[in-house]
Amino acid sequence: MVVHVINDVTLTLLEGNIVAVEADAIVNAANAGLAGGGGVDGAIHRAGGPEIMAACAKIGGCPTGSAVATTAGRLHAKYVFHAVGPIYDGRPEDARLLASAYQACLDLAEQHQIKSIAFPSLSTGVYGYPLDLAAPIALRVVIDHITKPTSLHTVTFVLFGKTSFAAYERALKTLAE
Ligand code: AR6
Repeated sequence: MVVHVINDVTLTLLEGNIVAVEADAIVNAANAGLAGGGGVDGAIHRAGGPEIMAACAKIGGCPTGSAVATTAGRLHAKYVFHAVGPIYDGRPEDARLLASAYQACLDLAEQHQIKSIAFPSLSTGVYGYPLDLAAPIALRVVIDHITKPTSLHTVTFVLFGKTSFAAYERALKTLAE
């Protein structure tokens, strides 16, 4: 685990499974149809129960680069923020959309005045975004956000496996220098 404090906000990198984490909002790596799937999405719907999918179906969809809030069902959270990152194909647009998906979650956090949020590494599984490119984008958006006044006290990146954790650790070291 790596803990870094910026402006009284604790930024933590944690290796683990996001459904085991307690936070006001847990972020899902969703698709634009909010249709469910594998990876984080599958784990969140399995652990949270059918209430979450019912809420997603009501909303209907979410454009790439944005996010929507639903109930967290049985998860140890008040909300799930479903964020849609880009499918990586090497265009400059990808970085903008990835940053925008994180920013959309941070904007929802302010709207709901929540204190803690847990992110997975958006787009770096099925969507193919290289970890070493995605990690600095994710961290930069969060660090810029918590440098300004915020309702958040805790931001946690929950990283699945050693490779993912190491990529974020390297990126944080570079950005925090
Ligand atoms: N906790 C934390 N991180 C996880 C977990 C978990 N339980 N499971 C996987 N990861 P992905 P994407 C990591 O594929 O790339 C779905 O089908 C994983 O190792 O979940 O944004 C959706 O429905 C990777 O580093 O999301 C979409 O269709 C990261 O989480 C599509 O996949 C993201 O992997 C979204 O793809």
